[in-house]
Amino acid sequence: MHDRIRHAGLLEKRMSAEAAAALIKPGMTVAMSGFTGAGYPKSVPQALAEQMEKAHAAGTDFQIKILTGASTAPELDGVLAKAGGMELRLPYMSDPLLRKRINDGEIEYMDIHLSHVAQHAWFGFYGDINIAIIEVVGIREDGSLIPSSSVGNNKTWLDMADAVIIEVNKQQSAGLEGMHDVYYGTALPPFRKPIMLNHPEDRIGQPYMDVDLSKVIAVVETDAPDRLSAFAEPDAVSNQIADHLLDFLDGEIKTGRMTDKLLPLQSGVGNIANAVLAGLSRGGYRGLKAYTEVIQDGMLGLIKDGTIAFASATSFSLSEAGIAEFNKHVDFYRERIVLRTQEISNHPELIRRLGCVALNGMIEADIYGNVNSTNVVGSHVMNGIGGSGDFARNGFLSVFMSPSVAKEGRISGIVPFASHVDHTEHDTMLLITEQGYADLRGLSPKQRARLITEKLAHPDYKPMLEDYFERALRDSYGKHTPHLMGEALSWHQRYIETGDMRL
Ligand code: 0RQ
Repeated sequence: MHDRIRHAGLLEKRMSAEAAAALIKPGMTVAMSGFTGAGYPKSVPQALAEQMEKAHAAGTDFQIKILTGASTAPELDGVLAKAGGMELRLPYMSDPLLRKRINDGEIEYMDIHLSHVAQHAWFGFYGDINIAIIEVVGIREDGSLIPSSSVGNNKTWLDMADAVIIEVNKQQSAGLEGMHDVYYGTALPPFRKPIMLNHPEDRIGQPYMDVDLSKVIAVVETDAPDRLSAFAEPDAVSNQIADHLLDFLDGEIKTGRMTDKLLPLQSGVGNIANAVLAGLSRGGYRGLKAYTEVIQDGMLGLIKDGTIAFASATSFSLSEAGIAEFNKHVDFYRERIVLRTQEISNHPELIRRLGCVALNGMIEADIYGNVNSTNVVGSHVMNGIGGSGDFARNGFLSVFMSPSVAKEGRISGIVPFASHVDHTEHDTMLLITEQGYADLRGLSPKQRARLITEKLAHPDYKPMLEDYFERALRDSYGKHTPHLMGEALSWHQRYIETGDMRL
Protein backbone atom coordinates (compact mmCIF):
# COMPACT_ATOMS: atom_id res chain seq x y z
CA MET A 1 0.00 0.00 0.00
CA HIS A 2 1.07 3.58 -0.70
CA ASP A 3 2.82 4.90 2.43
CA ARG A 4 0.95 8.26 2.49
CA ILE A 5 -2.45 7.05 1.21
CA ARG A 6 -3.27 4.02 3.32
CA HIS A 7 -7.00 3.79 2.52
CA ALA A 8 -7.77 1.52 -0.44
CA GLY A 9 -10.92 3.38 -1.53
CA LEU A 10 -9.22 6.78 -1.55
CA LEU A 11 -6.19 5.37 -3.34
CA GLU A 12 -8.60 4.60 -6.20
CA LYS A 13 -9.60 8.26 -6.34
CA ARG A 14 -6.14 9.52 -7.28
CA MET A 15 -6.07 11.75 -10.33
CA SER A 16 -4.03 14.59 -11.82
CA ALA A 17 -4.35 18.16 -10.55
CA GLU A 18 -5.77 19.10 -13.97
CA ALA A 19 -8.52 16.47 -13.73
CA ALA A 20 -9.35 17.53 -10.18
CA ALA A 21 -9.42 21.22 -11.12
CA ALA A 22 -11.83 20.43 -13.95
CA LEU A 23 -14.39 19.46 -11.29
CA ILE A 24 -14.56 23.10 -10.18
CA LYS A 25 -17.14 25.17 -12.06
CA PRO A 26 -17.65 28.95 -12.46
CA GLY A 27 -19.63 30.55 -9.64
CA MET A 28 -18.73 27.91 -7.05
CA THR A 29 -17.71 28.69 -3.49
CA VAL A 30 -14.48 26.83 -2.83
CA ALA A 31 -13.00 26.56 0.67
CA MET A 32 -9.29 25.86 0.83
CA SER A 33 -6.82 24.91 3.52
CA GLY A 34 -3.95 27.25 4.34
CA PHE A 35 -2.91 29.63 7.06
CA THR A 36 0.00 32.12 6.92
CA GLY A 37 1.66 30.39 4.00
CA ALA A 38 1.45 26.88 5.47
CA GLY A 39 -0.65 23.84 4.59
CA TYR A 40 -2.38 25.29 1.52
CA PRO A 41 -3.14 23.15 -1.57
CA LYS A 42 -0.20 23.44 -3.95
CA SER A 43 -1.27 22.03 -7.32
CA VAL A 44 -5.05 22.10 -7.88
CA PRO A 45 -5.27 25.94 -7.60
CA GLN A 46 -2.48 26.29 -10.19
CA ALA A 47 -4.24 23.90 -12.58
CA LEU A 48 -7.49 25.75 -11.94
CA ALA A 49 -5.87 29.10 -12.74
CA GLU A 50 -4.69 27.71 -16.10
CA GLN A 51 -8.23 26.54 -16.89
CA MET A 52 -9.59 29.96 -15.93
CA GLU A 53 -7.09 31.69 -18.20
CA LYS A 54 -8.11 29.43 -21.09
CA ALA A 55 -11.79 30.15 -20.42
CA HIS A 56 -11.15 33.89 -20.31
CA ALA A 57 -9.15 33.72 -23.55
CA ALA A 58 -12.15 31.99 -25.13
CA GLY A 59 -14.43 34.76 -23.89
CA THR A 60 -16.04 32.78 -21.05
CA ASP A 61 -16.24 34.20 -17.54
CA PHE A 62 -14.74 31.90 -14.88
CA GLN A 63 -14.65 33.18 -11.32
CA ILE A 64 -15.15 31.55 -7.94
CA LYS A 65 -15.46 32.64 -4.31
CA ILE A 66 -12.53 31.57 -2.14
CA LEU A 67 -12.56 30.97 1.60
CA THR A 68 -9.43 29.92 3.49
CA GLY A 69 -7.99 29.82 6.98
CA ALA A 70 -5.74 32.85 6.45
CA SER A 71 -3.02 33.87 3.97
CA THR A 72 -1.69 31.34 1.47
CA ALA A 73 0.96 31.79 -1.22
CA PRO A 74 1.66 32.71 -4.85
CA GLU A 75 0.65 29.16 -5.92
CA LEU A 76 -2.88 29.82 -4.64
CA ASP A 77 -3.78 33.46 -4.09
CA GLY A 78 -1.19 34.72 -6.57
CA VAL A 79 -2.15 32.54 -9.55
CA LEU A 80 -5.90 32.86 -9.03
CA ALA A 81 -5.64 36.65 -8.67
CA LYS A 82 -3.48 36.81 -11.82
CA ALA A 83 -5.99 34.68 -13.73
CA GLY A 84 -8.79 37.05 -12.75
CA GLY A 85 -10.50 34.03 -11.21
CA MET A 86 -11.50 35.43 -7.82
CA GLU A 87 -14.86 37.03 -7.33
CA LEU A 88 -14.57 37.19 -3.55
CA ARG A 89 -11.86 36.32 -1.06
CA LEU A 90 -11.93 35.93 2.73
CA PRO A 91 -10.46 36.22 5.37
CA TYR A 92 -6.74 37.22 5.90
CA MET A 93 -4.39 37.46 2.89
CA SER A 94 -0.89 38.75 2.22
CA ASP A 95 -0.07 37.91 -1.39
CA PRO A 96 1.28 41.03 -3.20
CA LEU A 97 -0.63 40.42 -6.44
CA LEU A 98 -3.89 39.63 -4.66
CA ARG A 99 -3.41 42.75 -2.53
CA LYS A 100 -2.93 44.83 -5.67
CA ARG A 101 -6.04 43.46 -7.36
CA ILE A 102 -8.09 44.10 -4.21
CA ASN A 103 -6.77 47.65 -3.93
CA ASP A 104 -7.41 48.21 -7.65
CA GLY A 105 -11.04 47.38 -6.91
CA GLU A 106 -11.13 44.18 -8.98
CA ILE A 107 -11.71 41.62 -6.21
CA GLU A 108 -14.16 41.85 -3.31
CA TYR A 109 -12.34 41.14 -0.06
CA MET A 110 -13.99 40.51 3.31
CA ASP A 111 -11.75 41.05 6.32
CA ILE A 112 -13.06 39.00 9.24
CA HIS A 113 -11.84 38.14 12.74
CA LEU A 114 -10.23 34.73 12.27
CA SER A 115 -12.21 33.22 15.15
CA HIS A 116 -15.45 34.23 13.42
CA VAL A 117 -14.93 32.57 10.06
CA ALA A 118 -15.95 28.99 10.92
CA GLN A 119 -18.99 30.00 12.94
CA HIS A 120 -20.13 32.48 10.30
CA ALA A 121 -19.87 29.70 7.72
CA TRP A 122 -21.97 27.44 9.96
CA PHE A 123 -24.47 30.26 10.50
CA GLY A 124 -24.89 30.28 6.70
CA PHE A 125 -23.51 33.80 6.18
CA TYR A 126 -21.37 32.69 3.22
CA GLY A 127 -23.94 30.40 1.56
CA ASP A 128 -23.22 26.83 0.49
CA ILE A 129 -19.67 25.58 0.21
CA ASN A 130 -19.47 23.54 -2.95
CA ILE A 131 -15.97 22.13 -2.76
CA ALA A 132 -13.24 21.95 -0.11
CA ILE A 133 -9.60 21.51 -1.19
CA ILE A 134 -7.49 20.42 1.75
CA GLU A 135 -3.78 19.63 1.97
CA VAL A 136 -2.87 16.74 4.29
CA VAL A 137 0.28 14.88 5.27
CA GLY A 138 -1.40 11.53 4.67
CA ILE A 139 -4.57 9.43 4.72
CA ARG A 140 -4.82 6.67 7.34
CA GLU A 141 -6.20 3.14 6.91
CA ASP A 142 -9.61 4.21 8.24
CA GLY A 143 -9.78 7.21 5.88
CA SER A 144 -9.08 9.82 8.57
CA LEU A 145 -6.71 12.60 7.54
CA ILE A 146 -3.36 13.57 9.02
CA PRO A 147 -3.37 17.39 9.06
CA SER A 148 -0.52 19.35 7.51
CA SER A 149 1.52 22.35 8.68
CA SER A 150 -1.66 24.30 9.45
CA VAL A 151 -5.11 23.29 10.67
CA GLY A 152 -7.00 26.56 10.17
CA ASN A 153 -10.63 26.02 9.18
CA ASN A 154 -10.05 22.59 7.64
CA LYS A 155 -12.38 20.72 9.97
CA THR A 156 -15.22 23.11 9.13
CA TRP A 157 -14.54 23.00 5.39
CA LEU A 158 -14.44 19.16 5.41
CA ASP A 159 -17.70 19.01 7.37
CA MET A 160 -19.59 21.65 5.41
CA ALA A 161 -18.51 21.18 1.79
CA ASP A 162 -20.65 19.17 -0.62
CA ALA A 163 -17.52 17.61 -2.12
CA VAL A 164 -13.88 17.29 -1.08
CA ILE A 165 -10.58 17.27 -2.98
CA ILE A 166 -7.60 16.08 -0.94
CA GLU A 167 -4.02 17.01 -1.76
CA VAL A 168 -1.52 14.63 -0.15
CA ASN A 169 1.82 16.46 0.04
CA LYS A 170 4.71 14.10 0.58
CA GLN A 171 7.11 16.98 1.13
CA GLN A 172 5.41 17.77 4.45
CA SER A 173 7.21 16.00 7.28
CA ALA A 174 5.59 12.69 8.27
CA GLY A 175 6.72 13.70 11.74
CA LEU A 176 3.84 16.19 11.90
CA GLU A 177 1.55 13.24 12.72
CA GLY A 178 0.43 13.45 16.33
CA MET A 179 1.06 17.19 16.66
CA HIS A 180 -2.55 18.22 16.02
CA ASP A 181 -5.60 18.51 18.25
CA VAL A 182 -8.82 18.77 16.23
CA TYR A 183 -11.79 19.66 18.44
CA TYR A 184 -15.18 18.26 17.46
CA GLY A 185 -17.21 19.70 20.36
CA THR A 186 -18.32 23.01 18.86
CA ALA A 187 -22.07 23.47 18.50
CA LEU A 188 -24.30 26.31 17.39
CA PRO A 189 -26.26 28.55 19.76
CA PRO A 190 -28.31 27.85 21.83
CA PHE A 191 -26.65 24.45 22.30
CA ARG A 192 -23.11 25.60 23.00
CA LYS A 193 -21.21 24.24 26.01
CA PRO A 194 -18.08 25.48 27.75
CA ILE A 195 -14.86 24.43 26.02
CA MET A 196 -12.84 22.54 28.60
CA LEU A 197 -9.39 23.83 27.81
CA ASN A 198 -7.63 25.26 30.87
CA HIS A 199 -3.95 25.30 29.86
CA PRO A 200 -2.21 25.91 26.51
CA GLU A 201 -0.97 22.30 26.48
CA ASP A 202 -4.38 20.68 27.12
CA ARG A 203 -5.60 18.29 24.44
CA ILE A 204 -9.36 18.34 23.98
CA GLY A 205 -9.77 16.78 20.53
CA GLN A 206 -8.22 14.16 18.26
CA PRO A 207 -5.01 14.15 16.20
CA TYR A 208 -6.84 13.45 12.93
CA MET A 209 -9.59 15.04 10.82
CA ASP A 210 -12.67 13.05 9.86
CA VAL A 211 -14.10 13.16 6.36
CA ASP A 212 -17.24 11.61 4.92
CA LEU A 213 -15.56 9.33 2.38
CA SER A 214 -18.53 9.45 0.03
CA LYS A 215 -17.85 13.20 -0.47
CA VAL A 216 -14.25 12.75 -1.64
CA ILE A 217 -14.19 13.34 -5.41
CA ALA A 218 -10.42 13.47 -5.94
CA VAL A 219 -7.10 12.71 -4.30
CA VAL A 220 -4.10 14.52 -5.77
CA GLU A 221 -0.49 13.80 -4.87
CA THR A 222 1.88 16.75 -4.53
CA ASP A 223 5.51 17.25 -3.59
CA ALA A 224 6.17 20.93 -2.94
CA PRO A 225 7.28 23.04 0.03
CA ASP A 226 5.21 25.62 1.89
CA ARG A 227 5.73 29.28 1.03
CA LEU A 228 8.94 30.30 2.70
CA SER A 229 8.44 33.40 4.83
CA ALA A 230 11.57 35.49 4.77
CA PHE A 231 11.89 37.73 7.82
CA ALA A 232 13.94 40.89 8.00
CA GLU A 233 16.84 40.52 10.42
CA PRO A 234 15.92 42.35 13.65
CA ASP A 235 17.26 45.90 13.25
CA ALA A 236 17.94 48.67 15.78
CA VAL A 237 14.31 49.85 15.74
CA SER A 238 12.77 46.43 16.35
CA ASN A 239 15.37 45.71 19.04
CA GLN A 240 14.43 48.97 20.79
CA ILE A 241 10.75 48.00 20.62
CA ALA A 242 11.62 44.62 22.12
CA ASP A 243 13.63 46.31 24.91
CA HIS A 244 10.68 48.57 25.80
CA LEU A 245 8.44 45.52 26.00
CA LEU A 246 10.94 43.79 28.28
CA ASP A 247 11.07 46.88 30.54
CA PHE A 248 7.30 46.94 30.73
CA LEU A 249 7.08 43.21 31.54
CA ASP A 250 9.70 43.62 34.29
CA GLY A 251 7.49 46.32 35.79
CA GLU A 252 4.46 44.01 35.69
CA ILE A 253 6.40 41.33 37.54
CA LYS A 254 7.61 43.83 40.16
CA THR A 255 4.05 45.03 40.81
CA GLY A 256 2.93 41.39 41.12
CA ARG A 257 0.44 41.51 38.25
CA MET A 258 2.32 38.64 36.60
CA THR A 259 4.93 36.16 37.77
CA ASP A 260 8.19 35.57 35.92
CA LYS A 261 6.32 32.90 33.97
CA LEU A 262 4.19 35.76 32.55
CA LEU A 263 0.88 34.64 31.00
CA PRO A 264 0.42 32.75 27.71
CA LEU A 265 1.87 34.81 24.88
CA GLN A 266 0.20 35.48 21.55
CA SER A 267 2.41 36.89 18.87
CA GLY A 268 1.19 38.33 15.58
CA VAL A 269 2.67 38.16 12.14
CA GLY A 270 5.29 40.35 10.52
CA ASN A 271 8.83 41.49 11.04
CA ILE A 272 8.21 43.45 14.24
CA ALA A 273 6.39 40.66 16.05
CA ASN A 274 9.04 38.19 14.93
CA ALA A 275 11.89 40.42 16.12
CA VAL A 276 10.18 41.17 19.43
CA LEU A 277 9.77 37.48 20.14
CA ALA A 278 13.40 36.85 19.35
CA GLY A 279 14.19 39.71 21.76
CA LEU A 280 12.33 37.95 24.57
CA SER A 281 15.18 35.45 24.80
CA ARG A 282 17.29 38.35 26.13
CA GLY A 283 14.84 38.79 29.02
CA GLY A 284 16.07 35.71 30.86
CA TYR A 285 12.64 34.09 31.00
CA ARG A 286 12.34 30.30 31.21
CA GLY A 287 9.42 27.95 30.77
CA LEU A 288 6.91 30.42 29.32
CA LYS A 289 3.81 29.24 27.44
CA ALA A 290 2.34 30.51 24.20
CA TYR A 291 -1.31 30.40 23.15
CA THR A 292 -1.17 31.90 19.72
CA GLU A 293 -2.07 31.41 16.06
CA VAL A 294 1.21 31.33 14.25
CA ILE A 295 4.63 29.92 15.05
CA GLN A 296 7.23 32.06 13.27
CA ASP A 297 11.00 31.59 13.37
CA GLY A 298 11.28 33.79 16.47
CA MET A 299 9.03 31.49 18.47
CA LEU A 300 10.75 28.35 17.23
CA GLY A 301 13.99 29.84 18.57
CA LEU A 302 12.39 30.48 21.95
CA ILE A 303 11.14 26.89 22.12
CA LYS A 304 14.58 25.61 21.22
CA ASP A 305 16.37 27.63 23.90
CA GLY A 306 13.80 26.82 26.61
CA THR A 307 12.36 30.32 26.94
CA ILE A 308 9.04 28.85 25.83
CA ALA A 309 8.19 25.42 27.23
CA PHE A 310 5.00 24.87 25.23
CA ALA A 311 3.19 26.56 22.35
CA SER A 312 -0.35 26.10 21.08
CA ALA A 313 -1.10 27.50 17.60
CA THR A 314 -2.96 26.71 14.40
CA SER A 315 -0.11 27.10 11.92
CA PHE A 316 3.55 27.60 11.17
CA SER A 317 5.01 30.47 9.17
CA LEU A 318 8.70 29.70 8.82
CA SER A 319 11.64 30.76 6.70
CA GLU A 320 13.67 28.18 4.78
CA ALA A 321 16.06 27.94 7.72
CA GLY A 322 13.10 27.62 10.11
CA ILE A 323 11.58 24.75 8.13
CA ALA A 324 14.94 22.97 7.98
CA GLU A 325 15.34 23.37 11.75
CA PHE A 326 11.80 22.13 12.39
CA ASN A 327 12.10 19.09 10.11
CA LYS A 328 15.44 18.12 11.59
CA HIS A 329 14.15 18.18 15.17
CA VAL A 330 10.50 17.36 14.57
CA ASP A 331 10.39 14.83 17.46
CA PHE A 332 11.59 17.54 19.88
CA TYR A 333 9.03 20.07 18.62
CA ARG A 334 6.14 17.56 18.60
CA GLU A 335 6.47 17.32 22.40
CA ARG A 336 6.26 21.11 22.72
CA ILE A 337 3.79 22.26 20.05
CA VAL A 338 0.12 21.54 19.38
CA LEU A 339 -1.73 22.76 16.28
CA ARG A 340 -5.49 23.32 16.70
CA THR A 341 -8.39 24.49 14.57
CA GLN A 342 -8.41 28.28 14.34
CA GLU A 343 -11.81 28.50 16.02
CA ILE A 344 -10.05 27.09 19.13
CA SER A 345 -6.64 28.78 18.79
CA ASN A 346 -8.47 32.13 18.54
CA HIS A 347 -11.48 31.41 20.72
CA PRO A 348 -12.54 34.44 22.84
CA GLU A 349 -13.63 32.20 25.73
CA LEU A 350 -10.21 30.53 25.89
CA ILE A 351 -8.18 33.70 25.37
CA ARG A 352 -10.10 35.33 28.24
CA ARG A 353 -9.72 32.27 30.48
CA LEU A 354 -6.00 31.85 29.85
CA GLY A 355 -5.33 35.60 30.12
CA CYS A 356 -3.21 35.88 26.99
CA VAL A 357 -0.66 38.64 26.48
CA ALA A 358 -1.49 39.76 22.93
CA LEU A 359 1.51 41.16 21.00
CA ASN A 360 0.63 42.51 17.57
CA GLY A 361 1.99 44.87 14.96
CA MET A 362 0.05 47.90 13.78
CA ILE A 363 0.04 50.39 10.93
CA GLU A 364 -0.86 53.42 13.02
CA ALA A 365 -2.38 54.49 16.32
CA ASP A 366 -4.05 57.77 17.12
CA ILE A 367 -3.56 59.95 20.15
CA TYR A 368 -6.49 58.28 21.94
CA GLY A 369 -5.25 54.73 21.31
CA ASN A 370 -7.44 53.63 18.40
CA VAL A 371 -5.36 51.25 16.31
CA ASN A 372 -5.32 50.70 12.56
CA SER A 373 -3.89 47.28 11.67
CA THR A 374 -5.09 46.99 8.13
CA ASN A 375 -5.61 50.02 5.88
CA VAL A 376 -2.80 52.34 4.82
CA VAL A 377 -4.13 55.90 4.54
CA GLY A 378 -7.57 54.60 5.40
CA SER A 379 -8.24 52.74 2.18
CA HIS A 380 -5.38 50.57 0.93
CA VAL A 381 -5.62 47.21 2.64
CA MET A 382 -2.35 45.64 3.71
CA ASN A 383 -3.12 42.10 4.96
CA GLY A 384 -6.24 42.09 7.10
CA ILE A 385 -7.07 42.04 10.79
CA GLY A 386 -6.20 38.35 11.15
CA GLY A 387 -6.49 37.24 14.73
CA SER A 388 -5.28 40.48 16.27
CA GLY A 389 -8.82 41.47 17.27
CA ASP A 390 -9.61 38.08 18.81
CA PHE A 391 -6.63 38.44 21.12
CA ALA A 392 -6.69 42.21 21.72
CA ARG A 393 -10.32 42.27 22.84
CA ASN A 394 -10.09 39.21 25.07
CA GLY A 395 -6.52 39.06 26.33
CA PHE A 396 -5.23 40.03 29.78
CA LEU A 397 -3.05 42.56 27.99
CA SER A 398 -3.34 43.97 24.48
CA VAL A 399 -0.07 45.35 23.12
CA PHE A 400 0.39 47.00 19.71
CA MET A 401 3.82 47.80 18.31
CA SER A 402 5.21 49.73 15.37
CA PRO A 403 8.11 51.94 14.39
CA SER A 404 7.11 55.57 15.06
CA VAL A 405 7.51 56.41 11.37
CA ALA A 406 7.15 54.55 8.05
CA LYS A 407 8.49 55.22 4.55
CA GLU A 408 11.70 57.00 5.60
CA GLY A 409 9.83 59.30 7.95
CA ARG A 410 7.23 60.50 5.45
CA ILE A 411 4.46 58.79 7.44
CA SER A 412 3.90 59.06 11.19
CA GLY A 413 2.75 55.92 12.98
CA ILE A 414 1.09 58.18 15.58
CA VAL A 415 -1.58 60.41 14.08
CA PRO A 416 -4.35 62.71 15.35
CA PHE A 417 -7.08 60.34 14.20
CA ALA A 418 -6.62 56.78 12.91
CA SER A 419 -7.64 56.65 9.26
CA HIS A 420 -9.21 53.23 9.80
CA VAL A 421 -9.99 51.60 13.15
CA ASP A 422 -9.58 47.87 13.77
CA HIS A 423 -9.05 48.04 17.54
CA THR A 424 -10.82 50.78 19.40
CA GLU A 425 -9.40 52.75 22.31
CA HIS A 426 -11.42 50.42 24.55
CA ASP A 427 -9.34 47.42 23.47
CA THR A 428 -5.81 48.78 23.48
CA MET A 429 -3.73 48.81 26.65
CA LEU A 430 -0.08 49.20 25.75
CA LEU A 431 1.41 50.87 22.66
CA ILE A 432 5.10 50.66 21.83
CA THR A 433 7.33 52.40 19.30
CA GLU A 434 11.13 52.59 19.31
CA GLN A 435 10.69 55.91 21.19
CA GLY A 436 9.12 54.26 24.24
CA TYR A 437 5.96 52.67 25.57
CA ALA A 438 2.65 54.15 26.67
CA ASP A 439 0.73 52.21 29.31
CA LEU A 440 -2.86 53.31 28.72
CA ARG A 441 -4.53 51.27 31.43
CA GLY A 442 -6.66 53.33 33.75
CA LEU A 443 -6.30 56.54 31.74
CA SER A 444 -9.00 58.84 30.38
CA PRO A 445 -8.87 59.97 26.72
CA LYS A 446 -7.08 63.27 27.42
CA GLN A 447 -4.56 61.55 29.70
CA ARG A 448 -3.96 58.98 26.96
CA ALA A 449 -3.42 61.67 24.34
CA ARG A 450 -0.71 63.38 26.41
CA LEU A 451 1.08 60.12 27.20
CA ILE A 452 0.93 58.73 23.66
CA THR A 453 2.32 61.97 22.22
CA GLU A 454 5.05 62.24 24.83
CA LYS A 455 6.22 58.63 24.80
CA LEU A 456 5.61 57.34 21.29
CA ALA A 457 5.77 60.10 18.69
CA HIS A 458 8.84 60.64 16.51
CA PRO A 459 10.55 64.03 17.18
CA ASP A 460 9.56 65.19 13.67
CA TYR A 461 5.89 64.77 14.54
CA LYS A 462 5.71 65.39 18.30
CA PRO A 463 5.35 69.20 18.08
CA MET A 464 2.66 68.78 15.41
CA LEU A 465 0.69 66.43 17.65
CA GLU A 466 1.09 68.72 20.68
CA ASP A 467 -0.11 71.65 18.63
CA TYR A 468 -3.12 69.71 17.34
CA PHE A 469 -4.10 68.53 20.81
CA GLU A 470 -3.77 71.95 22.44
CA ARG A 471 -5.95 73.54 19.77
CA ALA A 472 -8.43 70.67 20.03
CA LEU A 473 -8.60 71.20 23.81
CA ARG A 474 -9.51 74.81 23.15
CA ASP A 475 -11.77 74.55 20.10
CA SER A 476 -13.28 71.04 20.09
CA TYR A 477 -17.08 70.73 20.00
CA GLY A 478 -16.89 68.46 23.05
CA LYS A 479 -14.07 68.29 25.56
CA HIS A 480 -14.22 64.56 26.41
CA THR A 481 -12.24 63.32 23.38
CA PRO A 482 -11.16 66.63 21.87
CA HIS A 483 -10.89 66.68 18.09
CA LEU A 484 -10.93 69.25 15.30
CA MET A 485 -13.10 67.33 12.87
CA GLY A 486 -12.06 69.28 9.80
CA GLU A 487 -8.40 68.68 10.56
CA ALA A 488 -8.34 65.23 12.19
CA LEU A 489 -7.50 63.37 8.96
CA SER A 490 -5.54 66.20 7.34
CA TRP A 491 -2.21 64.42 7.85
CA HIS A 492 -3.39 61.55 5.65
CA GLN A 493 -4.77 63.93 3.05
CA ARG A 494 -1.43 65.77 3.00
CA TYR A 495 0.35 62.45 2.43
CA ILE A 496 -1.96 61.68 -0.50
CA GLU A 497 -1.32 65.15 -2.00
CA THR A 498 2.38 65.65 -1.26
CA GLY A 499 3.78 62.22 -0.36
CA ASP A 500 4.73 63.44 3.11
CA MET A 501 2.75 63.93 6.33
CA ARG A 502 5.19 66.57 7.54
CA LEU A 503 4.29 70.21 7.07
O1 0RQ B 1 5.93 48.18 4.00
O2 0RQ B 1 6.50 46.03 3.02
O3 0RQ B 1 6.53 48.12 1.65
O4 0RQ B 1 8.26 47.74 3.43
O5 0RQ B 1 3.85 48.05 6.21
O6 0RQ B 1 5.57 47.01 8.08
O7 0RQ B 1 7.03 47.83 9.88
O8 0RQ B 1 7.78 45.79 8.52
O9 0RQ B 1 5.86 45.71 10.18
O10 0RQ B 1 5.88 43.38 9.10
O11 0RQ B 1 5.31 43.83 11.52
O12 0RQ B 1 3.73 44.49 9.64
C1 0RQ B 1 0.45 45.88 10.68
C2 0RQ B 1 1.17 45.06 8.45
C3 0RQ B 1 2.84 45.35 10.30
C4 0RQ B 1 1.17 43.49 10.43
C5 0RQ B 1 1.39 44.96 9.97
C6 0RQ B 1 4.29 49.39 5.97
C7 0RQ B 1 5.79 49.30 6.09
C8 0RQ B 1 6.05 47.97 5.40
C9 0RQ B 1 5.17 46.22 7.02
P1 0RQ B 1 6.88 47.47 2.95
P2 0RQ B 1 6.68 46.59 9.15
P3 0RQ B 1 5.25 44.26 10.12
C10 0RQ B 1 -2.03 37.34 14.11
C11 0RQ B 1 -2.06 38.82 14.12
C12 0RQ B 1 -2.53 42.69 11.13
C13 0RQ B 1 -2.77 41.24 11.37
C14 0RQ B 1 -2.32 40.75 12.71
C15 0RQ B 1 -0.26 43.00 10.17
C16 0RQ B 1 4.86 47.13 5.83
O13 0RQ B 1 1.46 43.41 11.79
O14 0RQ B 1 -0.59 42.58 9.09
O15 0RQ B 1 -1.88 41.47 13.56
N1 0RQ B 1 -1.12 43.07 11.22
N2 0RQ B 1 -2.47 39.45 12.91
O16 0RQ B 1 6.43 50.38 5.49
C17 0RQ B 1 2.07 53.14 5.47
C18 0RQ B 1 1.95 53.23 7.81
C19 0RQ B 1 2.68 52.00 7.86
C20 0RQ B 1 3.05 51.42 6.64
C21 0RQ B 1 3.75 50.17 8.28
N3 0RQ B 1 1.57 53.86 8.91
N4 0RQ B 1 1.67 53.75 6.60
N5 0RQ B 1 2.74 51.99 5.46
N6 0RQ B 1 3.72 50.29 6.96
N7 0RQ B 1 3.13 51.21 8.85
C22 0RQ B 1 -1.58 36.58 12.89
C23 0RQ B 1 -2.67 36.37 11.96
O17 0RQ B 1 -3.67 36.89 12.12
C24 0RQ B 1 -2.58 35.46 10.84
